[in-house]
Amino acid sequence: MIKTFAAIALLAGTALALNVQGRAADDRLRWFRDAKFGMFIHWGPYALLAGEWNGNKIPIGAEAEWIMHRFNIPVREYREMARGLNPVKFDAERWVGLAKAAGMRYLVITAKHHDGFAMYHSGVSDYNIADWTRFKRDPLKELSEACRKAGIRFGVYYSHREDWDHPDGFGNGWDYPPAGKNFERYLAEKSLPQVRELLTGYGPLGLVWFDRGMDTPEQAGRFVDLVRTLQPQCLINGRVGSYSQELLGDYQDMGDNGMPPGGLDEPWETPQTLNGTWGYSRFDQQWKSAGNVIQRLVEIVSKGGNYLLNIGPMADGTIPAPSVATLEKVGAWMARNGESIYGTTASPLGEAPWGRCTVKGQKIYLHVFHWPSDAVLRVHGIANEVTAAYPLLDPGRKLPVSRSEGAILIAVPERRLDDEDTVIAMEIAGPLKAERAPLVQASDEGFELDYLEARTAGKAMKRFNRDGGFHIAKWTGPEDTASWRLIVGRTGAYRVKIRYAAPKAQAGRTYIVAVGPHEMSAEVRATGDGFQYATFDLGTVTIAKAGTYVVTVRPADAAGRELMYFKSLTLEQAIEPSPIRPEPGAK
Ligand code: H79
Repeated sequence: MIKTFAAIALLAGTALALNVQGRAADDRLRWFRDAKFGMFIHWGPYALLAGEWNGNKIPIGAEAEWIMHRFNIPVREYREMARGLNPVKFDAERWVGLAKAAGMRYLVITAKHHDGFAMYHSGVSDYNIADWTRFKRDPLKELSEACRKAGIRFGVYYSHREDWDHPDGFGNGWDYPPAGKNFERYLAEKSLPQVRELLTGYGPLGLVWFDRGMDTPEQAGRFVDLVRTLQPQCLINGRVGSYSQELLGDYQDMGDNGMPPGGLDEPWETPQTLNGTWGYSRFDQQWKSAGNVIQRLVEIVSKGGNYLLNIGPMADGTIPAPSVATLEKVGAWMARNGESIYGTTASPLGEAPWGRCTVKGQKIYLHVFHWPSDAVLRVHGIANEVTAAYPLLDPGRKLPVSRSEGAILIAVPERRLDDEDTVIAMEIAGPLKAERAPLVQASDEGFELDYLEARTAGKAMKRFNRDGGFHIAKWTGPEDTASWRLIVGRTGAYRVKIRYAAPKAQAGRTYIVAVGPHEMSAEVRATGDGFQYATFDLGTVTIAKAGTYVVTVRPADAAGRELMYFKSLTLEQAIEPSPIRPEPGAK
């Protein structure tokens, strides 16, 4: 009896803690969700080499900040090279001014990249810009102050696992054979103490951006605890923990330069570069155009994410001129159209042939990348009545709206108003009602219903993990569903297969797959540690009548734990063995 009571109290306590944590996380994330656009800065001694070491060049499109690793530069030689860093042209207010002019709301700079060199005045190791070079200043201090003045959130990148300089850090096998390493010593001597310095010496941080994950959840947890203890409001990015485990930070990061195939139901960010490298390379002049950057920003925001866009300043502190020019052009667009970016949410409408959408309450922003040649914009998937439509740049100009076969038709001006993306604002009556889940048509084999096309309800969420890609997770009870609508033309038997990942702890729960009125139930089976997806055969279902059917996957009953990491469901036309007919002319 006492035992039962204790167990209940413990469970209640856990639920409470989770709730409180959930609310605290929401609170921390508020500015981040609204900000959408941030400046990433990769700056370190590698900028001095600018992509070349002893005549060896980093290929165009590859990472110039990896030069020490790529050419196995001995620590002694790289350290000597780093002595020459002297960024006399560095001007924190100018850098922050550029971020501000571009419309960026946060800034993240490499406090220490994988090469181990600190770009701030560290007391932990003298291998830092203020002690190691003749440049006796602390660029991070200056940047943090400039950011505060400009109203931009200041964040630091810290490579917490990789360190090619420290004998016990991860990654340098050419000076320090891996067998002799004591990784715990690196964490205790350098990595954790430097993160502590950053959290205590630079005022309130917007976020700490970790990279490359950590080997054990326990080790990653120490970094999370450190941030939470010293700065409870500071965000932690998704790469703090192991890539094959559940998210430990506050939001997910895509892979470098990654773009999700569709919208996600959780906060996320993608780090991307303006050319093909993060650190400066004098060879890589393959710059993205301002138009490309604007359309990427819109695409990311329409899918609910943030765009962390990188510049790689030169060793003397100059930002490459093409980067400056591009960011200024993007900023000019943002000054005119920022209302359609900041504080918006993902669009349930997906990708339109003419562009993308962002949403702010009852305002839908239609971002037109490809101007319609007949001056009619066709918008699918919104059930609401439209009360007004106008170009964001010319709100007094009301555009005629009509409806035809479910599509909203907006008569737009003959010519676009902005080159790369003209925004048409559309106001709707009542809260946004997306039309029903899109219809899925059969291929020759049957139906492939993947997580991306599903309509999620309740707590079911489309999520990302760096290890396994994308899936639906977070569902715990029968009201948490994923569903699709099918047009069934060919009647008969269909074989149903489901693909998901489930670690041991999730095994044993029952779930229901409903195909119209036919329900089948099965037990979740463990597929291994991490995100190892496997396919299971659920048997056949017979559809006797052609028509539209709703397919739903859901937990059979409520429980405290997640059902599974769902990838896809297939309905394969089951082939009936056909009677053997003799070939013409056969004996
Ligand atoms: O800081 C930037 C990158 O340096 C960092 N993440 C972004 C934000 C990053 N860390 N690891 N990776 C990227 C994976 C990159 C691996 C590669 Fe290589 C570096 C591919 C080519 C160079 C190592 C060396 C693997 C192949 C050659």
